Amino acid sequence: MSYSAQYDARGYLSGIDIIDADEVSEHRAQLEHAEQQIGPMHYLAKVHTILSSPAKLASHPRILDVVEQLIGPDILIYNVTYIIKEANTKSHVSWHQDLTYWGLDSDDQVSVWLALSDASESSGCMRMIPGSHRLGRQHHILGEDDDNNVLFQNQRVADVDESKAVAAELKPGQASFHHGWLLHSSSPNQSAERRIGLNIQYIAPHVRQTKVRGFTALLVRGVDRYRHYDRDIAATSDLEPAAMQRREDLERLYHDTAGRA
Ligand SMILES: O=C(O)CCC(=O)C(=O)O
Repeated sequence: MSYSAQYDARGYLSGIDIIDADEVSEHRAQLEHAEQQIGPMHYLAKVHTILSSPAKLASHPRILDVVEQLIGPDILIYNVTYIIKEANTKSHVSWHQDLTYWGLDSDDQVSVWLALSDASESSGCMRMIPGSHRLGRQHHILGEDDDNNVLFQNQRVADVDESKAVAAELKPGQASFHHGWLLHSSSPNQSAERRIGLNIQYIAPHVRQTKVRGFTALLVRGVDRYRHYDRDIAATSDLEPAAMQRREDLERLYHDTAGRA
């Protein structure tokens, strides 16, 4: 079955080989070097504008070849963020759909999760409900505060039939690709190793951001005939002060979209 047929049927693809073990070590070392310099990188928005490693990964031809089959030949990077669960911690992600609060006017969007460590059931890999993207937008409850939930608003879909959940386990260097209406979650990392994913969100250029003005994106393949977005600049060196300042401004804008109902 083609990638697009599998994706249409299940709402996600998993276990797609992207980079080899040496490349994983190199990219992970670059992340950990940045962490030593500026502190935790978990869930910072737009990291491809301050670090060359995620910029390179987010425009990796092997990833874009798959994304092209899912959303078409014209591709914008919307956001790039690391999602890191430290060893033996309670950090988790409640059942949710990505697109619920993002303010996009179309679901021509796909999220890639590239494993920079082992992502297994014990380290808290993603769990998917196959076919749930076909249900469209589901009601989310804005939960009481839970510092261990990675999601900004602790939002969750209640009454998910977890017996239907499938673990999307990934070896380092493999990726999953999921649809914005797919129900997914992840459990705490009960292993002795860090669980590190690079989450890359792509959209087709016609997709509009309806919540805020001045949102940015970066064309990585094809043509942007719509020009709905100001332009992100991919980092070619690391942690340049001007890029760091700009990223902080972009982070505020990102929170104004994904961080509120
Ligand atoms: O990294 C995780 O555990 C969850 C990731 C997620 O929810 C996403 O990529 O949309």
